[in-house]
Amino acid sequence: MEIKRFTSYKAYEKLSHLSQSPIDLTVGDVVNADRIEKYKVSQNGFDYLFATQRIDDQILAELQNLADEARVVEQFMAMKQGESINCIEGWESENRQVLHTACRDIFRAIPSAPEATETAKKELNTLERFLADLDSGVFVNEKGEKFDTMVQVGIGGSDLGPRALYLALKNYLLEGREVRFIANVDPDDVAEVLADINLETTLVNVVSKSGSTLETLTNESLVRSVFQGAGLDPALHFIAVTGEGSPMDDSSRYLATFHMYDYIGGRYSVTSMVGAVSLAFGLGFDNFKELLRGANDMDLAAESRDMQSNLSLLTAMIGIWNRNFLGHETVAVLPYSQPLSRFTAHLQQCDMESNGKSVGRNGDLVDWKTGPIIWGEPGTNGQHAFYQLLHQGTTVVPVEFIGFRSNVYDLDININGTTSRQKLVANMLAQSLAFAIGKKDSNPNKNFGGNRPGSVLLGERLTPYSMGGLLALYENKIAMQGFCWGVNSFDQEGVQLGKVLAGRLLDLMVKAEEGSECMASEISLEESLLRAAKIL
Ligand code: G6Q
Repeated sequence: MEIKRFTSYKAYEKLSHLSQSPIDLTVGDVVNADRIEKYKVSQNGFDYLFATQRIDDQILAELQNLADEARVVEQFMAMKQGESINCIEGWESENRQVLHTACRDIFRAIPSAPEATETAKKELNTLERFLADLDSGVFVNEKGEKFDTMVQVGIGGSDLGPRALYLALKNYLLEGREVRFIANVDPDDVAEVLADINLETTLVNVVSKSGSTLETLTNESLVRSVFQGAGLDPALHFIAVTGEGSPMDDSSRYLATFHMYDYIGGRYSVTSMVGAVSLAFGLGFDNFKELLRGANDMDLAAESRDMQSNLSLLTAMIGIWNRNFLGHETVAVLPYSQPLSRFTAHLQQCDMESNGKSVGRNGDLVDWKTGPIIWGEPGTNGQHAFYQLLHQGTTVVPVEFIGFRSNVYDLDININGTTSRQKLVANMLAQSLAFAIGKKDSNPNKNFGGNRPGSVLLGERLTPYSMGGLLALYENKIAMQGFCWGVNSFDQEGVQLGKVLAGRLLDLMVKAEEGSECMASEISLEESLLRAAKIL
């Protein structure tokens, strides 16, 4: 499929023109009930409220034209159907298919990428059997006891998504079960996680697509040594998720091995075995399947070319409006949901690693803005911290609020006529209006300029199904923005560079300088820095 330059689209020119005088949200009562009702899309259990964006009908129509001209949905379909889109024309690149969506397309007789879905189903069946064997006592510890805890060891894409979703859905934990995560090569991370668990009833799930990531292999060795030190046999306690044929793909070292495939990028791998093993162990296989169902339903909705019935596309294009036409450098994703406390961190990776690119898929440098900086923390906590800058700072930060009408747990209290849940949601809605409308005051220090764009994504309740939908919504949004910008959202040369540099520096440290007897552990920090500088 021929990819044109982003700035060559007719709609780009029109939007550039429209961006010179976008709607002023502070004038009169422009953000009124009619506007709020008008700029609302309800889909897959979510209401997306975007009246507080600086858009109008004409801008939306041109954003639709831009999506059509860039053939965003056609590219999305090509991705789902297994075209090798992870490449840079004319240059050495990963040159792979991109098929994370196939992992959840397991509910239809004819999926979009039948072979990849068949493979995913087989892995799921293997996992289901493994979990049943844990339940029935086929796999037990040295004393014949069942396992109740899983420690996932992995980093980046092999950590952030599974960890964020586990925290989000912790209230679905099977009785007595728990999952912990170790990512950092800082040994203190390992020490802290292992400090207060019963190693005897713990399974360690080592997750690495490449099977060669320094941090993960180091942490695996450290955890193994702790198990051995406690007189436990790692062969009974360690399982692995890795790429087929990777250096870690050695069944003699693990009680069980699950596979993921080169067509699933690390940051898009939560719905593959990378997330499946720990999530299904903790939450139960059926809940994990519900998560897949929610994600798949969102993927199916993302096939519509009409933005008004495709939340993934609509949110992608509104993001492009803010980034390329209103010129905003960052986006704050602010979940008003404590269980989503690590979801922004996951999105930060997914978005910034995917669209933090300066080269188009045709190998040319881009001369338009690509991915923004993504950051954020849960509300209302953030209101007592960085919202000052969001309201009155010199940088305008578009805000994406995420919230739910109902609690996850039953606990709540009514104080002064409102429940805690009502206070939470009311705060979120009030903030979104305040950013948009501002507040006039003759005292300049108390004046709020407004016109700060944002939107609200409101779901009924955080469940495995809605979590799957939310995850897929953002994954699709990110991929669609990449399609529109004409970049490859599926490679990560910047991350690779870090891995190569770390490996080379450590090699140098071990060898020390030619002829030197000095051991790595004796090399000073200053010396390490000098060596790093030489490598660069
Ligand atoms: C994700 C990235 C990166 C990767 C980690 C871990 O898209 O490529 O975050 O997931 O570096 O890699 P492994 O799974 O290969 O250990």
